[in-house]
This record gives sequence, C-alpha cells and structure tokens, in this order.
Amino acid sequence: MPHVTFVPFTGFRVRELDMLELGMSLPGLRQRASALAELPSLGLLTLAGMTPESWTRSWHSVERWDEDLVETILDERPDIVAISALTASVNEAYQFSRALQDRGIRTIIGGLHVSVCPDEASKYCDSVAIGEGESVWSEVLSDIEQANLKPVYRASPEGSQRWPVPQYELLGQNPPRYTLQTQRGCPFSCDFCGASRLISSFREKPIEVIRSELSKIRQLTPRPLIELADDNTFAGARNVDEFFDTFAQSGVRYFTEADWRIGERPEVLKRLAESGCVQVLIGLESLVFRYPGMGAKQAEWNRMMDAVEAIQDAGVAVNGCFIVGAEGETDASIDRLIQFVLDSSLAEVQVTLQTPFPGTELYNRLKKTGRLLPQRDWSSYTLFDLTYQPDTMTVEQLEGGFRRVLNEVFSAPPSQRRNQIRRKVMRNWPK
Ligand code: B12
Ligand code: SF4
Repeated sequence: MPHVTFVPFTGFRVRELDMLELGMSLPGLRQRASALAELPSLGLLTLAGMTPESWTRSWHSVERWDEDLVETILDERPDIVAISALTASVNEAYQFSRALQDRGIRTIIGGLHVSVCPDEASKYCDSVAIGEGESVWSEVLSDIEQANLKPVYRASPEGSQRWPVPQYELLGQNPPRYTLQTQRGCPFSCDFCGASRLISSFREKPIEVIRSELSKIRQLTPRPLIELADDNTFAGARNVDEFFDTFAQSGVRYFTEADWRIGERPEVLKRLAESGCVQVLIGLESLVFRYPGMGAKQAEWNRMMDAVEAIQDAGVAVNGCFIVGAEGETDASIDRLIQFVLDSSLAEVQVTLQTPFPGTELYNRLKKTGRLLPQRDWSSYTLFDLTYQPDTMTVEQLEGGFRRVLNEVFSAPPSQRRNQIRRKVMRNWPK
C-alpha cells in the first residue's frame, strides 16, 4: 500500500529574543500564546480526510523538526511527505524538506505562503501545491501511484466544490482544541489581510457538512472546544438560524472571527451565545487609520464600539484586535491606543504589529518602495516582529512603541480587569 506522511508546522513563533521574553513574562500574552499553540493544522487534516483507504497515512505535527523526526519518517517509507507551513515557519519547512530529499524521500508543500511564492518553494520541495488542496489532492495521489509527480499543482481560484470532512482522528485521544471551518475567504479585501484572498474566493460550507464535522468531533471528544478557522463567519448570506440550530444541537463551545457588524444584527445576537459561542475575535484594527479594502467594515468608531457592547450584552466576549504600525503611526497615536484599550470594556484584546504577508497589497506596496527590511527574513513574519521601515518613525521607535503597548496592556492589572469583564459577560451566557 502507498503511504503518505503528513507534517504540519505548528506552534507559536516570535523571532526577536527580547520580544519572546516579554511575551512570556506578561500574563495576558502567555495565556493566549499557549491556548493558540494547541490549535491543529486543518489544511492537512482535510487532505487526510479525502485520502483514499488504499493509502496508509501517518501524522507528525511539529513545532521544531530534528534528525529524530527525519529518522522516524524514513522508517515509515513514505511515497510522499506532505508539508504545510505558514510564512513564519516556511524556512524551517524548506530545510526539513531538503533533509528528507537528501535521504531520497519526495516532498510536496502547500499553504498560504507557498501559494504566493511557488518558485521559491520549488527550490526546496519536489512539488508545490498552489491554492486549495481539495482541488488537487486526488490528482497528486494518483500521479504518485503512476510515478508521475508534477512539480506544480495549481487549484482553480474559484475554489473546490468538495468539502471533505477532516480526519480529526489523527490528532489522537482528546486533543485540547479542534479547528473547524464553516466558510472560506471574506467579501472584504483589507489590504493587510494575509488570509482571506490568498487561497480562494469567498464561499460558505454547506450546513450538512458542518453537521457531519461537528458530529465527528463529538464522537471523539464529548465536550470539545472549537476554534472556527473562518475568515469572517457571518459575512455571507447564510441562514443563521440553521447555523445556530446546528451548533446548539451539537453541544460544543466555540470561538470565532467576525466583523463588528454582527453587533447590529438582532438575529445573530439573539442566538450567538445560545449556539455555544463564547468569544468572537473582531478586527477593530486602528483608532485613527483606515486601511484600503475594508469596505462596509469601515465605520465611525462609536458605532463599532456600540456593536461590541451589544455583542457582550448578548453574553459573548469580544476579543478586539488592533494593529500597530500603520502609515502615520507616532508615539502619540500609540499612547492613545494604550489609553483606549486600558479604559475600554473589551473582554479580551489582541495587539499585533502590521505585517506585510506576501500576496497582500501591503506587501506589494512596501516592496515596491524598498521599505521591506532586507535583514528580516520570513521567520520574522510573526505579527510580533517588525519587518518594514515605518514612514514616520524609526524602526527602533516603532519597536519600542509596540513593546510599550504590550507591557501596558498585558501586564497583570489590566489582564485581571479584562478577566473580570469576561466573567461579567459570561453571566449573560445561557446555561
Ligand atoms: C488555526 C491557525 C493557526 C494554528 C494552526 C496553524 C496551521 N499550521 O494550520 C496555530 C495556532 C498553530 C497558528 C500559528 C501561527 N499562525 Co495562524 N492561523 C490560524 C487560522 C486562525 C486558521 C488557519 C486554518 O486552519 N485555515 C483553514 C485551512 C483549511 O486552510 P490552510 O491551512 O490554508 O490549508 C489549505 C490550503 O492552504 C492548502 N494546503 C495547506 N497545506 C497544504 C499542504 C499540501 C501538501 C497541499 C497539497 C495543500 C495544502 O490546502 C488546504 C485546504 O484547502 C488563520 C486565520 C484564518 N482565518 O485563516 C491564522 C493564520 C494562518 N496564522 C497566521 C500567523 C501569522 C501565525 C503565526 C506566525 C502566529 C505566531 N506568531 O506564532 C503562527 C505560525 C505557526 C507556523 N508554524 O508557522 C497568519 C498567517 C499569514 C501567513 N501568510 O503566513 C493567519 C492567516 C492569521 C493572520 N492574522 O493573518 N495558526
Ligand atoms: S475583514 Fe478580516 S478576514 Fe476580511 S479581508 Fe478584512 S482582515 Fe481579512
């Protein structure tokens, strides 16, 4: 029987050592980083789910690869090793692929980063998958069976009509968290967004497939915690009642990502908490700067914050996400952000550095104007390391300003304050 070995690169990444130390010393950040690191790679689980029974398979989720892993994989005698990596881990993935190739093992790589940089990836891997794996995976496997692996597989940008159920069993007994996707892409096109348009167009998953996935997760773990790997869950035209019925019946608890407009939709507010949603991540992005491509997500600040209040009144905690480092950022605007976050009623916050992921308008603009920092390679694309020359500050000033935000916002007192807000919000959560 042919064998495929799946190797997703996972875990939390920060490049600069002082950033890493700061992150680990701040209670608010440490907590979030360890929760995040528990999330599995849905891309390869999905491809495993559509791999025919005639193939055997193995799964190695890696934070850091080493020679022992290479030896273990050699013992499995795979016909192909399928690797998935994001920008921050892609250089590690390339070196890992080379180590396998040196031992005569063939590799194929896919994911957001290599879909945008396939020529770069081709130097390190036998084959590169561009776009959604669902569209090309059957062809890849059949080509391997016929000893005819092609150097590149390109999925159609419209996206596949197939929604295979991920093979969650590969995660073993009772994983701490699951990921599940109910839609892919986003109708907006924020110019910094490193996810929504890189793989395929905006599509919603049919409700029966979501039901099967939830039921499979429930069979494996009775009371699971799920992070929806959606780009913008309620941005489409789906029937929200059907959606909420499905989640409520499954009895799971879930986190998701949406835009603030759900706070103005009574049909969503009425049932979001009851369906099992405990937290929603909302990109508030910046107090002062408006990014191109935000579409209807761009609105008056007070209106967005009223929507946030409405969501929390409905029993669901809001994790407000902010970006530091937009064009025009200054020490004064950073101070305003700190004060705003400290005073706000947000139950959780996430603050990251603007990061020009390849494939985004932001990346193209900064590259064209020579502002990407040449000494910061892909491993710095972590959302916590600066990768470009700011326009109105020096690199050191912006780095210093960002560390100041983290210190002020994630130290013990404000983190405890947000815990209290979260508890208050949760009191409205239906029992
Ligand atoms: C869950 C998640 C994680 C999980 C799991 C990561 C993983 N390996 O999948 C964890 C917590 C580990 C994680 C970590 C990080 N993440 Co993250 N994460 C997400 C999240 C929320 C969902 C990703 C997901 O499941 N997508 C759904 C699956 C189905 O899509 P997919 O993985 O792209 O796979 C499809 C295709 O790409 C392709 N494919 C993928 N791999 C392969 C391989 C082969 C062989 C083939 C044929 C096809 C193929 O087929 C799949 C099916 O269509 C996204 C945000 C979002 N909404 O997308 C951010 C996101 C992907 N993360 C991001 C970032 C920045 C990070 C971190 C750097 C954060 C940090 N500082 O640590 C780290 C990097 C970790 C690493 N190893 O590189 C960015 C990535 C941008 C980029 N271009 O790199 C995103 C887009 C968020 C953002 N703010 O912009 N993350
Ligand atoms: S609203 Fe969110 S998911 Fe949609 S394009 Fe903007 S950043 Fe990306």
